[in-house]
Amino acid sequence: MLRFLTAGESHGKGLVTIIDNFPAGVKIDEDFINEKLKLRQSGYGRGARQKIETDKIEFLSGVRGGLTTGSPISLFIKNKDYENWRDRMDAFKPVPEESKIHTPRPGHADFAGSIKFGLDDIRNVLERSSARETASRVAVGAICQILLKNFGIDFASAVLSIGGVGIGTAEILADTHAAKKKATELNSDAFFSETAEIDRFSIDIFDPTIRQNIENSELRMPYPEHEEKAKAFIDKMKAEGDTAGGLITAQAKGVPVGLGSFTQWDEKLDAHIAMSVMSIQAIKSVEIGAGVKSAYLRGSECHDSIYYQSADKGKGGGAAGGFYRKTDNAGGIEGGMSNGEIISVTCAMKPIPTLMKPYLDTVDLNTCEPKKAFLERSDVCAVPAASIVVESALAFSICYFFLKKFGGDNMNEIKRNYDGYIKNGTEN
Ligand code: EPS
Repeated sequence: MLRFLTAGESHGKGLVTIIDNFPAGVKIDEDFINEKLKLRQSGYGRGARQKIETDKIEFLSGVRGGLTTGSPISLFIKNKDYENWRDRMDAFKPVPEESKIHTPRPGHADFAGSIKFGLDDIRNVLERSSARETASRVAVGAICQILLKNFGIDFASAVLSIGGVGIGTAEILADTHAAKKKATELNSDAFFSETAEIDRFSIDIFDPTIRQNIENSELRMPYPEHEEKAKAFIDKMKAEGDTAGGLITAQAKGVPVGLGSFTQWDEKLDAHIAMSVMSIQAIKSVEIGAGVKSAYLRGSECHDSIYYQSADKGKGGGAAGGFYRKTDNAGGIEGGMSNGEIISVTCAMKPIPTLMKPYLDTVDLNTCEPKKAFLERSDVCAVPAASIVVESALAFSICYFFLKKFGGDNMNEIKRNYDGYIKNGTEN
């Protein structure tokens, strides 16, 4: 069973990751991993921290001569900022009393984390709950993508909207007359005009032009006309000492039929993806395919009719062999299993809870007196960065089930299993 663990604090020495049960013989492309790490660091709305860090992967074990060995892979990503935090983050030096934080930020792990662990300094919670940890997850996802690329599985991700600006505002409330009316009322702010009518289900983020737009966009948005408005919204939030969330999609193409299973609740591919994605810092919803919209559709509109066109491949084929759908409301998953169509996940990221102005009320955990939540350097918007993390989480879940189905200790074995399934699918 493929698994990974991460360790490390935001301003500690760095992040450590262990990936276990990864097969031998996978050719590792360091540049690909570092490129994903760089993308995760970038994006309009990021704070000063990303100017300090230049995330680079260092393999401590499990890779030799450019190939995985089958042993646990351990990775290190250095925190350059540690040099500025040595005094406060040292493993043995006493923590200066005046540096301790007692006022939890609403929306962060501060409150429950401090009470749960009986800590008298919120920094002990915030350092680990920080989204810095997502650098590890991106490294894991990139390594999974490297393996899956060998089987024609491709990943893409995009930011659909920021603070409601962009694609996916109206349809969130479903594509009905009443919902559109409601969305129009909600979108009375000038920022939200014009874009509400675009349906996110009609965008193909694998389309080369759209993909190029996403790569060129500082916000990883598919349409340049949305980007300027979304940037203006981020600027407004920054000027007001506030933060912005957004809507993200990540998708996988070329996934063979039958990853995951209908036979047990915890074997379901969609359930696994939901956990991978929901566990990302600040993610508050996960939808597969049409997601919430499904609740507003009739059965006859919702389900994706099945068609067949003769093909060389059998029913376990490259994607689905000769079987295909004209719609993908299921988001490529039926009964907890991949069905050969594009697997699509859409999720909402809330605005980061660290604000630059004292808007939020809180209570001092020592004195129980009312206070304002503490202010600390942070990002105004990390949604573009999070889109890379969501793509990585999706890659991990798909890799987990891919290895479960075609598993083996080395690439040759996996290739044999995969080819056997794809070629012989129709006879099964
Ligand atoms: C984070 C706060 C900011 C972010 C950080 C997550 O860091 P700092 O407090 O050092 O300014 O930049 O994210 C990262 C360091 C990263 O690499 O993504 C938080 O409180 O969650």
